[in-house]
Amino acid sequence: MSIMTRRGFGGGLVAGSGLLLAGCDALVSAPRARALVQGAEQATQRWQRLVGRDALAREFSAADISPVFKANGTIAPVEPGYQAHAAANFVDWRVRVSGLVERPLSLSLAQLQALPARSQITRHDCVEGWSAIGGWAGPPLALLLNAAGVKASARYVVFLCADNYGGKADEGGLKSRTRYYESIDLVDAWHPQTILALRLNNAALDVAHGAPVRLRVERQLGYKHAKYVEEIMLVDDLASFGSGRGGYWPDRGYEWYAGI
Ligand SMILES: Nc1nc2c(c(=O)[nH]1)N[C@H]1C(S)=C(S)[C@@H](COP(=O)(O)O)O[C@H]1N2
Ligand SMILES: [Mo]
Repeated sequence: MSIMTRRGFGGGLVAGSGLLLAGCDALVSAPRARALVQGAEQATQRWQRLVGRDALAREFSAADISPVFKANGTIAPVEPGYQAHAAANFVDWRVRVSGLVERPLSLSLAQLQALPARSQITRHDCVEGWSAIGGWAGPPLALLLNAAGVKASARYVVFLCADNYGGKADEGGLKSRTRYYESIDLVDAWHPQTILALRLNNAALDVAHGAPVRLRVERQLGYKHAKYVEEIMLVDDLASFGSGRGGYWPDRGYEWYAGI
């Protein structure tokens, strides 16, 4: 792991202030019973918190990186708006930080790229039973939260994605598709390995893996790692999103806290 400070951060993220600166190859099977009882979910979360709020997920060396990192879920968003951004190499992509914050932000990709980035080589575990080791890099979420100023009433961070999932476009199922979203609590939000990844294995994120920006929340399972992030919303309650369970897959029965 390493923290590299990128040159050329010109400030201006928050109305010109410098607030942001102040502030399977190795196919490891990770089978998870889909219907884990809630007690077990809470036990995992409690155990992780006992071990340490900032305990790090294991990090690997470059030699461990999987030759192929499988892409899963949405791998090519069909939404016209997204496709226009992709065609323009995401120059106009913005990530908003909204909700219970003192200073809502709207950050361009260039601004995100100019922030200090964290690099980490970690293992991604999908509930479907595959894993892959990849090297991710991007600004810690904490930097953005500091810049925005999280209000005391905030309890969760919700990630709203550009893709709709479920149903098949060719079956006229577009209506049954719902916006992919995920959420984490503030402990994971401030965790040092929680980053907005802009790069995978030393290259800009490709569309399949969530271009131009996706969440990495390394102590949790794959479905928590929201791709195509366009809005990061601080909230005190998850009830108003989807079916109210805090994520696309949690709404369909998966654990909300998907601790590994
Ligand atoms: N926006 C969005 N994020 C998503 C998904 C998705 O379908 N849409 N799938 C999730 C699942 S189940 C997994 S395992 C990982 C896959 O990430 P990858 O495609 O980079 O392997 O993304 C997660 N994040
Ligand atoms: Mo997954």
